[in-house]
Amino acid sequence: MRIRCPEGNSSCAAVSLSLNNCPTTSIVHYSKMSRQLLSGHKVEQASEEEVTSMEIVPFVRGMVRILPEGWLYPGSAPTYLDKIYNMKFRSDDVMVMTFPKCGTTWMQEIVWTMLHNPNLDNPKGNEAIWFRSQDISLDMHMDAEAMGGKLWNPIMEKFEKMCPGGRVEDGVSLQILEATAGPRVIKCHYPFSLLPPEMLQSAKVVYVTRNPKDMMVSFYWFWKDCSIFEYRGNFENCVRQLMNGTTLFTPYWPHVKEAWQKRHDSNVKFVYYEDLKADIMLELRKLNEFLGTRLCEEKLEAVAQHTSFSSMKRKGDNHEKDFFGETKFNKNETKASFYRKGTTGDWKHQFSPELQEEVDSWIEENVAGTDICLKWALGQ
Ligand code: PPS
Repeated sequence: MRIRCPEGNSSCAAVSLSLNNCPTTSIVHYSKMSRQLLSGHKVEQASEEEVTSMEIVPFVRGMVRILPEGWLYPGSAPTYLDKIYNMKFRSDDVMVMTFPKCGTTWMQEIVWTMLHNPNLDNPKGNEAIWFRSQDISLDMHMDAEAMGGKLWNPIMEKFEKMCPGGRVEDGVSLQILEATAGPRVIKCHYPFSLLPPEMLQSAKVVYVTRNPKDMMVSFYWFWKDCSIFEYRGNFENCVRQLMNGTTLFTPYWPHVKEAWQKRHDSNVKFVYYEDLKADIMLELRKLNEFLGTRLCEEKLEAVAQHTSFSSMKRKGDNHEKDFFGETKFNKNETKASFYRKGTTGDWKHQFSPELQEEVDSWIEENVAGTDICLKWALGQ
């Protein structure tokens, strides 16, 4: 649902990104406000034109750009970013950090299984991964105030049980995370520069990236399939927005480059989705060492099977229902949103030769002068 604002009006009626499909109207003010985050970043309200050009249902508080990089997030993000900057990470925390659609959910399940379910007999392993591994970048999507201080049901029940007296506006994910026993597996789409600098003195980070062309295809289909975004764009527009840094979560390159610079830190593991697909056992052995989980080959084999695409997809449909409850997460009910194809090279079925050339030039320009290892994605 989209409510148009009158011509020339500086404020606009909008809907909250409400997963129960019961949008609440509110007023977005596209005023030129700016403030500073604890991380030192500057926050600027994105203009109405920028928001409209994203072709998704607007957030109640509009969108903000976090400068200097220009990260584009929902208007609630600054409140949560300051809370996250003050967060105390624990020595047994493991964070799975990604630019969206690069293999987050897969890695969350791998890490959680290695830490909590190596014998595959932990009953909690049947819960949706999103309950077991909290996403610290989720709260900004909720526009909690506009939703009358309530979220949709399964997560609200979990929140009330785990955080009695907690306020939704203070961040449901953040508070559930605080109340979660370790070792915690934390999901995060924010880049390193927005997180506390001392985080790596205690927490470990597994950073996953992927061929940007496959990320783009995955991004597009997620938006198309996921009815809450009401995405009206076509594939080419989506790719251009991802390249130009004009859509939610962008820009892409600074996100990857910040992680690449930290890849030699003993608490950082930089992983490619393609390597996981090519030789999962090799990657699991490396993770075993990184996480200090000391699993034998047989257990690693079992983890590989348990977290394979077919296994996760089989359970995934139920997991989506468990997490999102009666909400209509997926308009096209024949397809699960998170477990689509799980392959490498799907972009070849989606890109025209012209678009491929454009994206390859974009990759080439952005890796030029760096030793970042993504040149293999050119023409691949
Ligand atoms: S999100 O929304 O950002 O958390 O999405 P994310 O999990 O990062 O990425 C979704 C893509 O990962 C694929 N996926 C997998 N691939 C291989 N094996 C397993 N087990 C697996 N689980 C999820 C998922 O299908 C999305 O990729 P596409 O290309 O769209 O299929």
